[in-house]
Amino acid sequence: MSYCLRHNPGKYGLKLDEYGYVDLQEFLNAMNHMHHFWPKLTEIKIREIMQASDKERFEIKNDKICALYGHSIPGIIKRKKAIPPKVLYHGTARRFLSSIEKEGLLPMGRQYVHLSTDIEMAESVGRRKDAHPAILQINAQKAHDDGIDFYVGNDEVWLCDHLPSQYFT
Ligand code: HQG
Repeated sequence: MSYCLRHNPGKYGLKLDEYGYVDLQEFLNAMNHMHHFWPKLTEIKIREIMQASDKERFEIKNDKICALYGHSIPGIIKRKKAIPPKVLYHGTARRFLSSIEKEGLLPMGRQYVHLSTDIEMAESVGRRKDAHPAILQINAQKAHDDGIDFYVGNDEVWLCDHLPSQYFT
């Protein structure tokens, strides 16, 4: 589901709308057509997956489904600007730190920089790349006051376009 809705809907013959949504029935048909060797995917099954997941990754609204963050497809998914919490965190690999200090946080392969609302989440994000990740603490309030736009992913994930290192505390 993440691969299709974040990275490659075209492989499934799908096109996301400007906010990243696709018709739920079309999504189900496409997934079942492509992955017919898996048990049939249904709306009930998707809702079970969403319920059981460690993270809120998808949203179903008005018979449409979207990934809430993580996109890498070309063509930026439009998002509403929002006021971030005062402090946000970013967990990363220690080997990236010198580059991050120089360039700030960049979206790299994704459309946005991903930030976490708490240290535990940042640690688990960082552990995907380093057993002992570095956690950056970010003065999001100051960055926002200075004109950097922030967007909501879900309750625990915030997004922004670029975060210069002057906002690391
Ligand atoms: C690093 C998961 C060098 C950045 C997570 C990160 C998240 C730089 C990596 C979501 C850099 C990109 C996204 C710079 C940033 N120089 N490295 N200037 N700027 N980086 O995977 O934030 O489980 O694309 O620190 O929970 O790790 O899939 O981003 O290490 O919310 O739902 O470049 O993916 O969600 O890595 O993770 P990623 P991320 P899911």
